[in-house]
Amino acid sequence: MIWNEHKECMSREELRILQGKRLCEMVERVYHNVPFYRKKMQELGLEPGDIKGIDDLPKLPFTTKQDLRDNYPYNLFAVPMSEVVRVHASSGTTGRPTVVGYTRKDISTWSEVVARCLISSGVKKNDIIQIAYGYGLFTGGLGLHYGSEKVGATVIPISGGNTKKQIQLMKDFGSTVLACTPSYALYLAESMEEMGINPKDLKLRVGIFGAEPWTEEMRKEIEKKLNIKAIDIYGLSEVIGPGVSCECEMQKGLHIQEDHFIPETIDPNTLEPVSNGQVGELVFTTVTKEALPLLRYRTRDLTTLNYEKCECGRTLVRMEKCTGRSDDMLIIRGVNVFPSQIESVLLNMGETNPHYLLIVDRINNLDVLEVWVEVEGSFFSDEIRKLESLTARIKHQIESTLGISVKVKLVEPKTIERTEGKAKRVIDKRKI
Ligand code: DLL
Repeated sequence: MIWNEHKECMSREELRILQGKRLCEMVERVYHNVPFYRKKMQELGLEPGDIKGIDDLPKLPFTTKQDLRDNYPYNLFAVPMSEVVRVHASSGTTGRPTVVGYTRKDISTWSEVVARCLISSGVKKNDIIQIAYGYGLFTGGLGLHYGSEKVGATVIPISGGNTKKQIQLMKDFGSTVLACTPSYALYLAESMEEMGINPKDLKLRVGIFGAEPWTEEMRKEIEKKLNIKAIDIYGLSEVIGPGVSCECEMQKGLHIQEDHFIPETIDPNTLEPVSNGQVGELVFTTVTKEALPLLRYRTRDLTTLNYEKCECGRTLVRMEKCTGRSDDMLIIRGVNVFPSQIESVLLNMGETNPHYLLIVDRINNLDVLEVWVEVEGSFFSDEIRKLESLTARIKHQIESTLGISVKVKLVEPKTIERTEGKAKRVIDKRKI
């Protein structure tokens, strides 16, 4: 089934005309309403009238996460706050979150794109969707929630965590669709085994998994263990949240909602477009968003674009599963973590050396983060109590900055390998 056949299956030519028209309107709006964009365009000698269609897109300036941070919290908004009906936020490098805003129309656009994603994954009105993405500032919970309601499915807004209860309700309420991160899906599968519940006795048939990278191997494992079809959904708060793209039932790439978000793939070093079919950094220009329109936003996610028509009938371009990034952001239990956040905590504490190592692993399908920190050798001859107290303080500081639990291990000076070039700060043992 297709939710919006007109938009999802239009000819490429028609789509390009629509994108061009929307792009021109958007550029006009941001030029007049957002001083930041006006300044950037002026620096390039550009006026709105210079953008006449989709072919002029590469003339526009890029936007980065740093730009959002520099304009914290609302300075990139293109409408007065009285028009903003919701804000969400995701973590950033300095502890300052990236704040995003939505007008009533933006919420409606978001529901529309998520509805398209759900329908393309095979979800129907009579499905019961258990939403185990976090509700709150994170866009996962509420994004899936509004899209599911738009489809007319029954929503169980359980949010993340509380694993035993998730499984109990899945059984009692007859959930047919599970929406959560892929790693949590595997954890749920394993917990079911422990609870003596056979997934075959549940009604679950589809999983809407995203918010973190996962591989084909992981998909196979989830599909086998939970006896479902596992669908990949992608998105980022800055662009709208979940629903920027999603796989259809063919599971051969994620269709991008191109009438709203125009993708490009660039070489992260030269910033030039990569040729068709080559891996590049994904860049999005939003053309319908009102509160936070973005010009050529650099996602840092690496992927390839495929413009061939899909067997499902949709003409929307497909992006390959994202498995890499062009920066050092890690996604741990669905939370975006930059090594520099931990570095600032350690440096601010004053008692530790700026030598640290992050060891990320997946144990029993749950991501765990261990932080090794070098402390002065003299510390180790001190009382155990002092060591324990420092460990606890570091742990507390890091946890309150990142919002996820960590294990802290103090190590003696020179334990962590030194390199001549870039320091190796992260060992990621997860096979993703
Ligand atoms: O993770 C939005 C989302 C919620 C997507 C629920 C899907 C499902 P942020 O917290 O802003 O937003 O994180 C965005 O997460 O730039 C990618 O690096 C990564 N990411 C999101 N979906 C996928 C995916 C949400 N399907 C960042 N595959 C993005 C790989 C993903 N990475």
